[in-house]
Amino acid sequence: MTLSPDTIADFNGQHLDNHRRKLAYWTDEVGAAETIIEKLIAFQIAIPSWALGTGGTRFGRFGGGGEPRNLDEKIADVGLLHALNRSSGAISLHIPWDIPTDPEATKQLAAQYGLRFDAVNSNTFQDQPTGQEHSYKFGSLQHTDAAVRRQAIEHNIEVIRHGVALGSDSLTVWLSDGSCFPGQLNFRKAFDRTLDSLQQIYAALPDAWKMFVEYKAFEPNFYSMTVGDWGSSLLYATKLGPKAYTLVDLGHHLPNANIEQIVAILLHEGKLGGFHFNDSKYGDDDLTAGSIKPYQLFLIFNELVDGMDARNMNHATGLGWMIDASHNVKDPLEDLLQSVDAIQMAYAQALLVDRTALEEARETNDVVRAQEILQDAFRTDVRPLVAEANRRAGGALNPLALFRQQNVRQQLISERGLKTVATGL
Ligand code: PSV
Ligand code: MN
Ligand code: MN
Repeated sequence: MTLSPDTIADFNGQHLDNHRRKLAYWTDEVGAAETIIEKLIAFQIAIPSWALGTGGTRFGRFGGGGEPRNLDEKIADVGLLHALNRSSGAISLHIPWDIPTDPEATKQLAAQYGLRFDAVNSNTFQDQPTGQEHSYKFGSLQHTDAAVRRQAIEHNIEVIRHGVALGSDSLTVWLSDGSCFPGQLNFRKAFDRTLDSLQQIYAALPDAWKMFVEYKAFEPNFYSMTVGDWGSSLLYATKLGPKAYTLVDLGHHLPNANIEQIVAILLHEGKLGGFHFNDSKYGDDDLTAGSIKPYQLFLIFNELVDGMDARNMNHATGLGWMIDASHNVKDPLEDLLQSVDAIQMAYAQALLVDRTALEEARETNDVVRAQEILQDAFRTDVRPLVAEANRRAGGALNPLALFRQQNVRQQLISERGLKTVATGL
């Protein structure tokens, strides 16, 4: 199914008067409104190919129907999201969950929807049912057996090749390597072996490519993770070289970690590569961005805007912006629309912060004023700005409402059937 520009224009027409009333405050009274709208239009968030179906939990999965059955249908789903909000103009693939057998055709299909390929992700955290000689039960790039490490290195190089064929320009390496019990692993050897393996992958990166080293505090290993925090990720990335960066997945920290401070320091050091947006109450919950801790999301964007401006980085292209989500009880597409919307709002609010006043307050140790400046931006309703950016870019004033009005899920179910299984976690 596709959503035609006419359908979107009709929908917007129905809501235009109401929208204009809300926007009037911004256009009449806020000088920065136009700049914020333009920045929002440019800002694109990549959708992960593994988040288009119901993930479930390890206790069960309750499929919602109409889920994409292959890569083409996943691209079509991201195309739908992008048609609705014009802010999901990229897809991030996980290999081998999604292997493009005819990359040229896949690239063309994506281009028809206005999509490009963001970071490609390797997978050495599972054994594949076919064509895999060695098991990753005790790790991949850290493994004690050089043959296992070689297999994992070659897989990553293979993923780079797929990425090159699709026009991607980055590789995300997330490792589940670590240990489950004290004594199981020699930490120093695991670090050295992982570094050596990453170096071999790094050597295969094309010139303009980046490598993102994603860290995670725990799970599936519950005693130690070999890339367990931003410190170790930064260490690997620094030792690897200028093309290697740290990737921050918001759900990969120990409880109450100050993620915005981590982001500020990584960015300041020129070593922040990209994001996996999601939200969590407990661990790697992969819930909708902004659904649990919206203030944290805003504070992260506040550091991003500040740090990127300090380094003269283009907000839209300077870092890899990706969602990493899993769905248990919601329609995956609706959830992704909510996530993109929450990210756009946090970004818009961060753009509102009066940075000169904030710095003044900081320099004079006016704690209350500094706090108020941030809270003031966070408490501002920026929804009209986000709606206007979506509309001007050709999307819907309210993507979620249009999704429901058009019965998109019902249509997908009639096209694809009720019992579909999307690949991936
Ligand atoms: C691991 O928890 C992770 O965040 C990594 O990014 C993986 O690629 C993804 O989730 C798999 O779902
Ligand atoms: Mn992730
Ligand atoms: Mn995760």
